[in-house]
Amino acid sequence: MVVVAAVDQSNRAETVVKEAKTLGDAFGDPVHVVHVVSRSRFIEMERTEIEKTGHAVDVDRIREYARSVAEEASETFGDDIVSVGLVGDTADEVLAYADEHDARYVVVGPRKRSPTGKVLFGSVAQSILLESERPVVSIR
Ligand code: D5M
Repeated sequence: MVVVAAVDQSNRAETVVKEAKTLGDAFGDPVHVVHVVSRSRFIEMERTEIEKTGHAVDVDRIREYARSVAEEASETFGDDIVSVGLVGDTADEVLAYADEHDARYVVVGPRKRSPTGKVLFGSVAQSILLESERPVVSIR
């Protein structure tokens, strides 16, 4: 089994990885840190790239960029953490990855937001919590 840490680019990412590492160490499981470039972000990046170079963006490059975001969040926690970059619907990608890798836990760190904020901007953590077949650990 593995412990999956889902990270965005906020300053909560390190706390999420830290908790995942604590759980991973306790159970003897490796930690996989996952960052997803969402569909909307991908379209934005594609538009910028086309404007700049005239070419469509290479999905592998975006995946590698997502992996580097995951890696940055886990830098201070040693070399044995696996960094994973994905592209697609954020919650769906995290959940599919967790299923494929038989995750013991999925760790998330939701932003504090009003109910209206959640309706307007969506909540990745909430979607993961509601749809996951795996136990989800939500840290503050
Ligand atoms: O939830 C924020 C949490 O959701 C964050 O701590 C991890 C997860 N999340 C958000 N965006 C991503 C991406 N792009 N990849 C992986 N995991 C992510 P929220 O309820 O949205 O504040």
